[in-house]
Amino acid sequence: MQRPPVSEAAVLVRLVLPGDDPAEVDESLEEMRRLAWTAGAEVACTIVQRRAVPCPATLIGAGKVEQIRAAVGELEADLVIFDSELSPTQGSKLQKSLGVKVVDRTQLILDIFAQRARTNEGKHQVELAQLQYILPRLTGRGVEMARLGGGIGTRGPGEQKLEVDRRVIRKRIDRLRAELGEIRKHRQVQRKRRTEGAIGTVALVGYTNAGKSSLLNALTQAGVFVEDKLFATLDPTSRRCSLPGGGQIVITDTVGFIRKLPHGLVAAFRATLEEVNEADLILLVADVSHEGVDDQVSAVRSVLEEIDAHGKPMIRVYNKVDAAGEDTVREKLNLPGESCAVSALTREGLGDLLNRIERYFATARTRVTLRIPQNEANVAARVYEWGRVFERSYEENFILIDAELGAPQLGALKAYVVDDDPERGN
Ligand SMILES: Nc1nc2c(ncn2[C@@H]2O[C@H](COP(=O)(O)OP(=O)(O)OP(=O)(O)O)[C@@H](O)[C@H]2O)c(=O)[nH]1
Ligand SMILES: [Mg+2]
Repeated sequence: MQRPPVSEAAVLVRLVLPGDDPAEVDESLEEMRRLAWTAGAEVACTIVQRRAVPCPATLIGAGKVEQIRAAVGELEADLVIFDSELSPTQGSKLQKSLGVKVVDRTQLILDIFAQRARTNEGKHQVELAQLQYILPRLTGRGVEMARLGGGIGTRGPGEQKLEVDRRVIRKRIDRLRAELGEIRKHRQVQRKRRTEGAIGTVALVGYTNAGKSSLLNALTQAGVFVEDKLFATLDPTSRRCSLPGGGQIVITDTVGFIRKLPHGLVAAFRATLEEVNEADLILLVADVSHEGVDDQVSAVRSVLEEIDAHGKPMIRVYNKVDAAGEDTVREKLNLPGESCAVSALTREGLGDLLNRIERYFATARTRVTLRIPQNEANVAARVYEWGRVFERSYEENFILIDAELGAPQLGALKAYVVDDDPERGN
C-alpha cells in the first residue's frame, strides 16, 4: 500500500484512569502515532487527561475540550484522534465542539483496513465492519457518515432520510454477510485442495508488524508483501513448505492482531480467521526486539480466545532475534510453553523451528487401521473429520479405514484400532 500522500495534522488525546499502567499508556500512545501515520496523518501534539472517571458526555472534561480546541486552532489540525473508544454521543458532541473530524482507535484501524483491502473478501469484510460500526452512530445530522466516507453516499439531514439510510445499510449488511458466506464455502473447498497430501497445516498468527509475512517468505520463498507499517497483510496466503525429513506442511500467513482490536472487525474477518481455527498447529510470532513483546503476546492470546482458537497446539516464535539483546531472548525462552528464537532476516533459528514443527507432527499423529461397524457411520465420519485418510475398504459388515490421527483423537477411537504401526511412516 502507498501511504496516502496528503498528510493530515492530528491532535492525539488520551484519557488516563487511575487503574491504567503508565507503561501501557505510553506504548498505546506510541502505537496510536504509528496507526495515525499508517493512515496518513502526522500527530502534531498529544494531550493527556487524568481523571477518576470518564465524563459521560465528552469522555474528557470541559476544560480539556477547550484546551484541545485551542491546540487544533494553533496547529491548524485536521482531526483529533482519541486513544479510547468513544460512544456515539461522545463522538458527535466532541466533533461539534471541536469543529474538526474526531476519530477513535476503532475508526482509525477501520480506516487503515479499508485502505489495505485488496481482494474481494478483504473489501467485503472491511465494509461489513465499517457498516456495523456506523449503524448505531447514524444521526439526523449526518456528520458521522461524512467523516467515515466509504461509498455509502452523501448524507442529508432529516429523520426520514435517516430511516432510509438505516434500511439501506441493513440491507447491505445482509448482502455482505451472504456473500461472505459464499466466500467461506469457497475457501473451505480451496483449503481441502491446498492441504491434500500435506502432513499438516500451520498458521502464523501474531501482533501486527511481528514479521509473520517475512517468516513465511523466509520459509517458503512466498514473496509476500512485507512492510514496516501496521497491517501490511489483510488477506491470508498459504504456501507449502518442506520439512527436513521430507514431509510437507502448508503454512498460512494471516492478518495481524493488535490490542483492543475492534470486536466488529474480528467478527467481520471470520472467513479469514477460519484459517487459524482450521490449522493443526499455531505459530505465535512475536517481535522479541519490541519492548512491549509480552503485552503483544497477551493481546494475541485474547484475540485467539475470542475466535475460540486458544486451545490449539502452539509454538511461540520469537522473531527478530538479530535486533534483540541476548538476555531478553533467553528470558523469553524460559517462559513456560514451547518456544524458539528466530530471525526471518538472517535466517537464524529457522532450522530449529522446522525441526520443532516436524517433531510436533511426528509425535502428534499416528497412522492406524480402524475397523468400524458399517452401522456406525458417525464414527467413520469422525475419522474423516479428525484425521487424514489414506484408504478405505470394506469387509463383511465393517469399514476398514487406514488413517493418520492425532493422539487425543486416537484415544477417543481406541476401541476401533486394529493395527497400530507407526513404523509404516507416511
Ligand atoms: N530486524 C529484523 N526485522 C524483521 C525481521 N522480520 C521482519 N522484520 C521487519 O519487520 C517489519 C514487519 O514485517 P512483516 O513481515 O511485514 O510483519 P507482519 O507480521 O507480516 O506484519 P502485518 O502484516 O502488518 O501484520 C518489516 O519491516 C520487516 O522487514 C527480523 O527477523 N529481523
Ligand atoms: Mg504481514
